[in-house]
Amino acid sequence: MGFVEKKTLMNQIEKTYSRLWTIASGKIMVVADIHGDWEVYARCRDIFLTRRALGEADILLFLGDLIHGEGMPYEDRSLEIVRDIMRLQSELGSAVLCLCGNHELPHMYGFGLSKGRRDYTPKFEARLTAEGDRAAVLDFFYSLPLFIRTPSGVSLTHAGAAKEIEDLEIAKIVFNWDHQQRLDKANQALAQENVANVRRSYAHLSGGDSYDSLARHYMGVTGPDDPRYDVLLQGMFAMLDPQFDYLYTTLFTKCEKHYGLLTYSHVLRRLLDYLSYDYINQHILVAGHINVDAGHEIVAGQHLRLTSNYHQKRENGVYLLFNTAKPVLQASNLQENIYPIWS
Ligand SMILES: [Mn+2]
Repeated sequence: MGFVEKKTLMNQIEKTYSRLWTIASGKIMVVADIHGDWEVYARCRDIFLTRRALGEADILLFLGDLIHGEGMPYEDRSLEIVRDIMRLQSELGSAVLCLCGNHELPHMYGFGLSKGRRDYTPKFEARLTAEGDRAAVLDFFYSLPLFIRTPSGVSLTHAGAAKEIEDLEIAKIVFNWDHQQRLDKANQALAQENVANVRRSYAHLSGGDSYDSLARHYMGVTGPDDPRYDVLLQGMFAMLDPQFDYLYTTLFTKCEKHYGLLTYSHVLRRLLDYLSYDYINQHILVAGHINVDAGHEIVAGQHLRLTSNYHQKRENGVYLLFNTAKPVLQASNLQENIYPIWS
């Protein structure tokens, strides 16, 4: 790659706010939740590299939730996927981007995440401890944006619009979210406490296992001498900050499935307004997070939901490829830009 070409590529990304980035030009290939499935990941990566060589795609963008296997039939290779994306970023710079998903979040703050009887964090944390690349992986997670907007009027995020983002001031708090500042504040609050008592309360609230066993199991800590020993308490204090809800619901929102379609359509339009602040009007929100059997669906006319890896219907996985120079007014206009991953 020539110097001039690389420089142009770097200039496509503007970090307007720390967590709301603008992709100013180029063709973006969008891949939704991978959840540790190496075959889906490698297939999408290779499709991108082929299309890039042909001049058909400039940027590969993952919508978050790279990690945490969803069980059979595939092996969970979350850490290999994260490492490979970090390698690609060091080689190709901002041609490879990723949004933050709700499954990355527990590792960044220190809390367990489970669905039914499945605990998501233990395996990934155990590997970070055993293989020694926690700092690099967490730095990568902390670097991820929450929203991306484009001159076509298409914005992208992990989950969708959240009702708790009630006005532009709250939206700006999320657009400027500073993980380090929140973690420092949580650790300062924890330092004011009798930590042994807080550990006991934490264990009690968690149902009776000792703090020691919880920290080892969920967060891969090695024992009381581990400098990360109180990471679960850090996570608890971070979540006690009322503003943490803004981040949490941004990444966990169940959209119309939680609010109902009428309310969601209002919440969605409001978020698109905030994303348009000081910029070209944003008309469409593209997100993953909720699995769709058919690979994609349109919600409230302006939300395009994509599924790239849904293990029950893996063959239906799709990606989106669109040109940021072409204005889009309705989500249905993007349907011609959706491609099967397996064909
Ligand atoms: Mn998700």
